[in-house]
This record gives sequence, structure tokens and C-alpha cells, in this order.
Amino acid sequence: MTDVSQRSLTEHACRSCGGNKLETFLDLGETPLADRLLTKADQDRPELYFPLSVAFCEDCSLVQITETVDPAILFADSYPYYSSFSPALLEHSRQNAADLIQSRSLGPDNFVLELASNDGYLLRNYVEAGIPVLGIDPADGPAAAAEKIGVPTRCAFFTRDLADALRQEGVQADVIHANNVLAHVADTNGFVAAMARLLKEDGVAVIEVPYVWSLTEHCEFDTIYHEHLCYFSVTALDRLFRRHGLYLNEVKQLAIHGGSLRLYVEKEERVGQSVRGQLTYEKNRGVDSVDYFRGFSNKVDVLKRDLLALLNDVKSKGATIAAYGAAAKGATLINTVGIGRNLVDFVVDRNIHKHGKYMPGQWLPIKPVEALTELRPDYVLLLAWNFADEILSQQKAYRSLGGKFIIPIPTPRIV
Ligand code: DWN
Ligand code: ZN
Repeated sequence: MTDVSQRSLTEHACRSCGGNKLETFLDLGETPLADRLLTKADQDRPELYFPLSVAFCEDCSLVQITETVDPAILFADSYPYYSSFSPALLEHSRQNAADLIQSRSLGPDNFVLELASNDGYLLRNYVEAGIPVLGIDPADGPAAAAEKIGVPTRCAFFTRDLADALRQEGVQADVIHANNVLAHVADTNGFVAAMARLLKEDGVAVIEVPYVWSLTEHCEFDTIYHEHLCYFSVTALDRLFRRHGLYLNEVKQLAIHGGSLRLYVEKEERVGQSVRGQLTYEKNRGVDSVDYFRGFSNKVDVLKRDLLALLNDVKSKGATIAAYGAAAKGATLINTVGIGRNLVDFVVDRNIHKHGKYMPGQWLPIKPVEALTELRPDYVLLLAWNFADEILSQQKAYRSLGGKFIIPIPTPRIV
């Protein structure tokens, strides 16, 4: 056990249990906001940087960043993330909805609510099945896109007050979806309590979150950024839900986003083997203790060093390098490793809302994907490595011309 004086305890209170025994185990320095893409207008004003440190709570096992950036800065105007630009994610969501429609015999008398419904990528499947829905999302662009495809959407942050107002309106949901949002909310307990307010007694909340075990095991440190306040284990989730009279009864491990959990949370306690087994799995590996996380910082340093060495090596031999995926994780990677225009000439992305903008911190220009076959860089650093299969297959033409991809995570390699 490290001497207490050497432990970097923070003055922050735990986002879940309020405890004060938080030990910082990874410090990524000060970084820009990962999803705040830059425009030419930003060239004349300083970019916002914030500390990016990760701590472990000894009381409830929650892994969390210590800084809370105002959500109005993170998510409101010009939030660039649109879920529908990923065919893999659309299929993943379609299957999720189809399974629930079938397993719970959902129909026109039922109601499905989604928190952080983005551009309607998931709820569209219920609308097509004739099932009443409501989406809630604070980003005006994606919310407007959802309405355009017939998904009723409230453009707002999901809070206790909004839940109370919706309950007054009679909103009670058979299914509540909340994908990649629980980790994003500053008021973690308020969000869970608000969800409980709108869930029918026999309803189910189906929640997807990135899995902290995947993050540490595959060194996915680039998925750490200011939008992601929490990094969940089953152990920490179980305690969080119980605090609000909810029970994590089933869990599925998913490959999406580098390794996620799909949680089935209900008001009746009937914890199944999938949860009991994962709790035991985590306990046996020490995921519920800070010792397990203490070695992670060294793993990150080795990956950063190896990636920079690989990029410098190909560059020193006269090669040209671009990048694929103007992803939030890509912003963390380029800014914590130090990948600037000295190494990478531009980034491509399918999301048209990102074209003509620049990557945070490094001002790498973002272009349409066609730039790869037009400008033919020798190498492409795959910032959206979590979609490697889909993107490598999509980029057969570039690769057939001799183009090579550099995949940075979990170990830097050329394919
Ligand atoms: O929690 C979050 C995760 C789940 O998604 C949000 N904070 C925002 C977002 O994070 P991200 O930007 O790192 O996620 P993605 O979805 O991994 O980003 C992939 C990027 O690559 C997007 O900009 C879309 C783009 N893309 C592409 O250009 N061609 C994606 C695919 C699949 C493609 O074929
Ligand atoms: Zn805690």
C-alpha cells in the first residue's frame, strides 16, 4: 500500500457517493475540449484548456475525472456529434430496439423514452414500429435532425426538474434508453433519480456506457476527455443504482466504442448471473481497488512514447501522414501525445458537419473522406480505431493504392 503522503488525493467529492477518498492515478495534463472543433473565427481567440486527471473513489469504486466543465460549454451550440454517421452504430441500435420490441411485446399502447437521443438514430426504430416515443437531447443540431425524421424531441438537458414536469404531463416509460450519456452528466445522482421518476414499476432502463475494464485492459486512454466524467465498472454501477431504489439485474458486454456495457435496470430486485458473475470477475481482478489502477499511468506513457516514435520514424523517411476520424477520442490522442501539423497534414471524416473545421488544440484541418484518394497520403493514423473493421473495409481503394493505416490502440501498429 503506497504511503498516504505520496497518494494524490484530490479535494473533489465523489460524483456518485460523495466520498472524499479519491486518489488520482492518471494525469493527462491540460487539454482542449475534445468535441469543440475549431473554426477560422477561433484563430483570434485563446482556446479553452482544462485539467484532465482521473481518480478512483475508494468508497464506491467509481473512476472519474476531477474537473467538471460547464455542460453549456460542452454540449449546446455546434455540438458536432451525430450518431447516424456510423452504419455500425445504426445497426447496433436497430438490433437493440428490435430485441426489446420483441422481448417486451411493445406496441402502440407503450411508451419509449430516450435520454441523449441525438439525431433520432435509435428512436426511429420504435417510430417505424408504431410505438410512441420521446427523445431528450440538449444539442440543438442533433435534436433538429431527429425532429426532421419524425422523432419527437425535447431540446433540453435531462434533469430532476424536467423529469418532474414530464411526470406531471403523465409521462411514464416502459423502456428508457440512455446510451453514452450517464458518464457525461455532472449530476450523476440527479440523472439516475430523474430516470427512476419516469420509469414504470415494471419498466426497464437500458443503458449503455463505456466499460472501464476495456479502457484499462486495452489502454484506451484517448476515450478520456471532459465530456466523460465517469468511467464505470459493474461494481460502481451496482452501488449507484441501489442508492435510488433501482437494481442492475442484467448486463451484456458489447464491442461498440472500444468495449461497452449494456445495463438492464429495473425497480424490482432480481439480479441475474450476468451481474453476479461480473461483480465476482471484477473483485478477483481488483477493479474495486485503487491498486489495480495505479499501474495504468505507466501503460499510457509507454503507448504515447511508442506511437510518437512510430510517427516520427515514418515522417523522417519522407512519408506523408493524414488521420481518419475527427473523433473526440482523437482530440485527446493528438493533444496528449503531441501530434501536430509537423506530423499530420489533415484529418478526414464522414460527418459533413465537421468539414472545414479544425481539430482542437492542433488545428489539423478536417476534410471529406475523399481527400484520402485525391491527396494520397502514405499513412493514415486511425483516430476512430473503434470502427477499424468498418473503416478499413470502406477504404479498400486507398489501401489498394498502397496506402497504410496506423492503428494507435491498444498498441501502435501499421496495417
Ligand atoms: O460518448 C461519446 C462517444 C460514444 O461518441 C461522445 N462523447 C461522442 C463520441 O465520441 P467520439 O467522437 O470519439 O466517437 P466516435 O463515434 O468514435 O467518432 C467516430 C468519428 O469517425 C465520427 O466523427 C464519425 C467518423 N466516422 C467516419 O468518418 N467514417 C465514423 C465511421 C464509422 C466512418 O465510417
Ligand atoms: Zn464514490
